[in-house]
Amino acid sequence: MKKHFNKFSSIILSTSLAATALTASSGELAEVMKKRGLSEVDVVRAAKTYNPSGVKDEFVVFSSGGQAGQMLVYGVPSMRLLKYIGVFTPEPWQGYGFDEESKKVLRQGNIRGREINWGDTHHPALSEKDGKYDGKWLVINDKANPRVAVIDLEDFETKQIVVNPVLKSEHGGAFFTQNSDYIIEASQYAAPFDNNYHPIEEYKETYRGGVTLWKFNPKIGRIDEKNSFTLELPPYMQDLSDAGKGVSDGWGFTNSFNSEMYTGGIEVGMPPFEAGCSRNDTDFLHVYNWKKLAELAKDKKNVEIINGHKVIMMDVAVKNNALFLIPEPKSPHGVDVSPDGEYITVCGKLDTHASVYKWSKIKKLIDSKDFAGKDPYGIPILDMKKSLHGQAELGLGPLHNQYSNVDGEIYTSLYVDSQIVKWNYKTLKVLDKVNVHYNVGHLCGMEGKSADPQGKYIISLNKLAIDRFQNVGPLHPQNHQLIDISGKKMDLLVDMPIPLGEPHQAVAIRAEKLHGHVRYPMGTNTRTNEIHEGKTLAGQERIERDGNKVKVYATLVRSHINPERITVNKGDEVTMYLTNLERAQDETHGFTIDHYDVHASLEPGKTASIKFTADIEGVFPYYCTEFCSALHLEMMGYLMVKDPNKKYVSAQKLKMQTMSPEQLKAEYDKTVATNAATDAVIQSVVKFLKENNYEKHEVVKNLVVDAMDQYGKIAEQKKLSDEAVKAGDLEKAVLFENMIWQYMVKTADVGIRAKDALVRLIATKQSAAAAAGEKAFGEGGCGGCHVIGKVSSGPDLTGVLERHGEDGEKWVKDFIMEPEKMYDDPYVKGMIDYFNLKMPNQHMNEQETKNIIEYLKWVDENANLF
Ligand code: CUK
Ligand code: CUA
Repeated sequence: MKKHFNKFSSIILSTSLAATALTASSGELAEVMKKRGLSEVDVVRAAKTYNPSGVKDEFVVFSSGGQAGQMLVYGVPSMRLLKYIGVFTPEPWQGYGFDEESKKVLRQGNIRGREINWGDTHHPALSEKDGKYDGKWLVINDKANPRVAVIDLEDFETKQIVVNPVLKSEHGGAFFTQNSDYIIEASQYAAPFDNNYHPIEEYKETYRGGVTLWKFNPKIGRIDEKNSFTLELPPYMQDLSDAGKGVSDGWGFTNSFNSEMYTGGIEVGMPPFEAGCSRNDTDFLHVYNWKKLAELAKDKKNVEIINGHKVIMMDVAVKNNALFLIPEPKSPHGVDVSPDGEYITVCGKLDTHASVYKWSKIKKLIDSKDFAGKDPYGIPILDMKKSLHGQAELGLGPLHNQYSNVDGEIYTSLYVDSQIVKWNYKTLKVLDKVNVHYNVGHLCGMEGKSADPQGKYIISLNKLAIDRFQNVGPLHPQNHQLIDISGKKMDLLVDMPIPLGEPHQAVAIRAEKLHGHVRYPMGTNTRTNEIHEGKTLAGQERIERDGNKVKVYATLVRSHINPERITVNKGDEVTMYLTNLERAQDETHGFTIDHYDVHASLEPGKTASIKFTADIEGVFPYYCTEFCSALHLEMMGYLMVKDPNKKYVSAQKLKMQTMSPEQLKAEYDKTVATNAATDAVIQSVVKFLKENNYEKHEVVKNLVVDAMDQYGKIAEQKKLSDEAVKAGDLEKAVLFENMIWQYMVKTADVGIRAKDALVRLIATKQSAAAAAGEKAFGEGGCGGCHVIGKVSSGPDLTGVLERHGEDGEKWVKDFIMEPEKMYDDPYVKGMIDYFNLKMPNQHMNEQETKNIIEYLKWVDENANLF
């Protein structure tokens, strides 16, 4: 060991020297070990799980979040937490349940009209191709409110929730079939399929179990509810399930724990459920041919429609040789199909054994109709002994199984013994055991339930942590423990506390199989992957009003939200469409309005909307909730809600009442000067319009008519103002001048729109490249800072190609593609200081950049118009 240790420390020494020039010596390592009380074995374990900063994990784990109704994502071997995913429960960070698009997904999970905002997630599953994980889709079940959710692994967002129309409780889901054609979801506590009351005395007649086969479209990642169906099962309490694969593809397996059909009644002196449910020595493994059932479900005569959903009744399934039972030791829990599909291991829970069934034996009995009997519902029962490959005595409370890359090797959790046992399901020999802390439920191998298990690690998903972590009160975290299985003996490497619900099951996939997006195409509704109706590019920001409905089309880009002021009437129904114009990696902006319980997370390119009734009067700041740049705090605006039925006394008026005659005169002069300046802008626009014969263009002409309509109202106000001046009432005059200013602003607004429209009509024709460039400019978010013809949050780009000498085009191209390389250039530095903003890398490709330069050339050609 000493030798090994020396070699190990010299490796640490040489790699850290090479990488960071940080000096470490074996002496220092020894010192740290001594100080922290670490043994050599500890240090080796630490090294096996340590990821230096920037180094990524080999595997990614998707863990159920249990009663939190969410999922968590973490890396192996580092056990570093990467993300929560909101699934059945609102998740504010991601805006899940606080923006309109995600609310729609969450509300797909309403049951019988009731909003449900939590879930009890148990079993995540990854989509498969030929039984191997393809890294595309993730699904998970909700035990409490029978539902299944679909998560897209390109952005780790929940896209769909489906409610089971007939089951009232479920557990044996979600499990993909080997080519992701179907997702299995089996019931847990039997209940009537319809939504009516049925007395418990009629349990055997009216209560039912079932297994739903959700049709899945792996191309678009959505469950097709119409083409899904449920197989009716007896009211045995069905439990975990698994889909066959390889030789057993096309079949499904579901076990159960109450073949006694006991219904409890502790309050009337009956033995409790737990006693009555486990009286028999055996329960039933349900074996069904889902491929055949799917065919049957296509014909109306084979199904009953219950709650709008197709149900195949047991007798139809039996008649078509599609449903069988096999006895299994009482009250089993997990059922897990081997990577090749030939062996099906069922864990005992109340039995110390695991029972290994052999598919070829089962198939032979089915094909030759060699049955041992029938259950009370007429379902053929296969002989247990004839179906079994064998049994292995593992220890107390075996629950779940995972496979490794070694042929025949299987790992089983022992709940009562708090151990993981490694054994061989072919030879039925126990190979090794390791203690875990404490009371393990599921365990998670690396792709350990796929047709291609990777070995290397097992994670023990323990129910109790007891003394493992700092006491944080009576409610303890769960404990996930990473175990190295690459050697002959298992070696427990590290603990990870899970600060969420109880994550029953987790699934792991090789990280290289995941291909997450960095950004969205500009304006994407991420819950539908379509372009959002509210997509807004720079320059298109606007506020539209229709009666009491107000729509705000807003953009976000470092470091402003546009618009920055929104005034609405109390009672207005406000929808805000928010588009993040950024394309840079990780430049997310968040959005909230104080007091209004809304929040959106806007990743680059995303459009989301928030909707609320402006039912409380007042002034409400809104702001970006992600610290996105040095000017993040400045990224804000105001929502002002006024009551249309209230008379507001103007603060200006109040102020004027206390003014001396000299002060009043100054106020009047200031107001008149402001109006003159605004009028100058209007006149310059008018001049431009006239010089360019606006009246020849119908669209422009109409806008000018609208503008002049506003402008025409000014004369009247001016007359009143002048009269007030004559009468010596300057206070009144100021108020009339203010009114004039209001009309001027409206005129200018429409006038500028008219000018813009005219420019488009009379400018030289754009080449295809220039048009593509303008589009890239808009979609790329450039317009968030650069306004053509104006200095905005960034410099005016008119003439930019000439500003940088002969090589101007190259300069601009380099600056667009890799701005960060030029931050030290004195000119760029000057600009950064002036605007207090760095030109971000918007990840334009070569072609887009070329096109943008063509667009800028077109701008220069028409410079006189901007
Ligand atoms: S279950 Cu919890 S330990 Cu829901 Cu898969 Cu076994
Ligand atoms: Cu955007 Cu902070």
